[in-house]
Amino acid sequence: MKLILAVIQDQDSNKLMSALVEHNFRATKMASTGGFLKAGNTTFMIGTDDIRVDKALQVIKDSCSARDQLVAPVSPMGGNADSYVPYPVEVEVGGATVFVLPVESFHQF
Ligand code: 2BA
Repeated sequence: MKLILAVIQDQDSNKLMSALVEHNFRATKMASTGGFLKAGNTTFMIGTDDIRVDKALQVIKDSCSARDQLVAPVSPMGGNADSYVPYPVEVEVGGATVFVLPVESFHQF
């Protein structure tokens, strides 16, 4: 068994949850925050048999899109202004950042 952790954008979360249910995957959706943008994103926890991991990855890939997002500059309060960029910078936020972990044991009580 594997545990898939997928960090995705909030906008894609309903689409992904529906697709996972449609393909008979069990999933838990958690609110999370990206360290770089400090903005909300969504993390899915999906437990599945090894043999279905590739299918789950395909469902995630098909449901999530990469988008450009503007990062507002943070002024260097009393700090070094040499590296300060006074205008918003665009970064591409990926469709999904996915980790696949081995599951040592799984219990439901
Ligand atoms: P954030 O940390 O808010 O990052 C959002 C986007 O900002 C990233 O998109 C990337 O394009 C850019 N970015 C992040 N760190 C950067 C840096 N030090 N310098 C320049 N640009 C940077 P993604 O790479 O697609 O990541 C989307 C979200 O996935 C991340 O949100 C974070 O919540 C999660 N994530 C990505 N890589 C991770 C990792 N290795 N471990 C844990 N979570 C990760």
